[in-house]
Amino acid sequence: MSYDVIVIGAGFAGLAAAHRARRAGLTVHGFEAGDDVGGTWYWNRYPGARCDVESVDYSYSFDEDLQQEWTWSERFAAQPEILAYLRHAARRFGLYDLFELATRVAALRYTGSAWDVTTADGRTERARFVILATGSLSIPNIPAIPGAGDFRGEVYRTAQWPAAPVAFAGKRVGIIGTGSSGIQTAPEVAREAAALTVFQRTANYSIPAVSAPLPAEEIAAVKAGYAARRARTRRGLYGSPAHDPHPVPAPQLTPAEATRVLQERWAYGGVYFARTFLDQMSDAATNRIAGEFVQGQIRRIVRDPAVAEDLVPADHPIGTKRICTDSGYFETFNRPNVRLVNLRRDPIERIEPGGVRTATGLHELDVLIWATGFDAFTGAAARMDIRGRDGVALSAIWSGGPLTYLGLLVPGLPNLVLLNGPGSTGPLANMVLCAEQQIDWVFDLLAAAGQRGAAAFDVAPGAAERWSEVVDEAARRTLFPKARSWYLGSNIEGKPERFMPYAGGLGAYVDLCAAEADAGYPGLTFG
Ligand code: NA7
Repeated sequence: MSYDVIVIGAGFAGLAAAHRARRAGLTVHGFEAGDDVGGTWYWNRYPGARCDVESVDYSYSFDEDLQQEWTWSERFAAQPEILAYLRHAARRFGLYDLFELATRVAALRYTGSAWDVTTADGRTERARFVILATGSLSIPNIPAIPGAGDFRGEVYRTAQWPAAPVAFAGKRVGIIGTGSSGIQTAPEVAREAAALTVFQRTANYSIPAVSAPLPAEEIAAVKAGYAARRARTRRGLYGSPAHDPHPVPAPQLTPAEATRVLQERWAYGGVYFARTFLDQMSDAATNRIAGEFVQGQIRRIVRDPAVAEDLVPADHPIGTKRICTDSGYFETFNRPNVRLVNLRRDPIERIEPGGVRTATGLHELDVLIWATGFDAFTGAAARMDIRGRDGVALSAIWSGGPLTYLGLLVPGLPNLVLLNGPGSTGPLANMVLCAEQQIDWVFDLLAAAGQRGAAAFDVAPGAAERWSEVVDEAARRTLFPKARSWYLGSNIEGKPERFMPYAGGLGAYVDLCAAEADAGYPGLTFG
């Protein structure tokens, strides 16, 4: 069949895009690889999974009735509640009717000003426009460790956790990876398992999530002022309105005052700690003070000084790898059934049928959990065979790293849009609001193309290269490039290293997108 729009992915961004397409009077069809909607929140069902942005902000703003009728139970909702919210939204707006679930897209071909979209089971649908809402963190990274397939026990991936509960009681469990996923999983597993071994390559900064039930009066106040809160969020640096950073650089405060400010943020909890001071992500001296504060907290919490030292991050400024939020992660290492293996000192040699062998010996396990991250930003698009104008493959266009205009459009792939793609703020801000803003921009563009009588739009020559310079320059003004992180693609072997998100803030990003539209799309061609 032929549609106006095909949306690939039914997470936060894809659901909102499909809804918007239908409201615009367009015919729309969606594909989703999972057997339900939810995207990230469908796949990442691991114990302890929780959002690090407050839920009253990490939620749809496009429908006033929805935001008034839904009440979040906690400050930082856990995965089941976010998935329930997305299912509710999908039912409420009739979006299940639009999406084919359990259907993976394998290939996209651009011919005659439209796209043929072919599924893994060989069916093809056609659409004038394609929206890739395939997620920034949707393709799990499974490192090529020798013997990985040999393990005889149970194997789980945090990023593809089974829907049925996993029982750990009486079992010896190992977790490889100490990013957000590993750090959130570990305390939950440790409570139940006979023994937990955490295999840590890089010690990570983590801040208590301090999630608590939301008091009724706070919910009422948020709902009464929602429009203003959302507007402020869209103008903000990171898409969270309520937490202005301290304006004075930490080195200009007395040590006691700096500690008081940091302590306050630590007690409030969450990812906002990364922005305690306005210049924390751009000034090495401020950043060092914030980092040393957290290092001190780790040494204070973890009773065994040797274990504490292994847990203290030493090789990157705080926040340059995405700061983690946890519920009792460092405290977990005070339990008698929990052991830390520092892979820098004691590297993994291979996986064996009975467990993980490191340089010092075999760690016998019944269960192995991979919490080893994602092929971020480009992974999902790169795994589809996408060929645009003149049959040119996306893999060729991106051979030197992702090339986009405004993080939304790829030169040579006309009429195709990425949501939260490389070159947009993506996970550096609130991804829900970023996607909503992008969707508004995209549908204005479709309308503008219609008004010009154009069958297709594409990126003008040189525009994507100029946007890459804007993205690079924004990154250079920060400390982010100082860490080898998934923001740069450093976690995937052979991936070109390039700082992928736009680090200039959501407000600036929204302005740049708006300026392009207001100027009549000088960075695009229409034909
Ligand atoms: P992350 O943050 O990419 O963490 C992955 C972890 O896995 C990290 O500690 C890695 O160590 C570790 N890793 C990766 N490969 C290996 C190998 N080969 N051996 C040992 N350890 C390894 O992914 P998450 O899923 O936790 O979080 C992703 C985002 O989701 C998060 O930032 C939030 O935005 C939500 P490394 O640091 O590379 O040394």
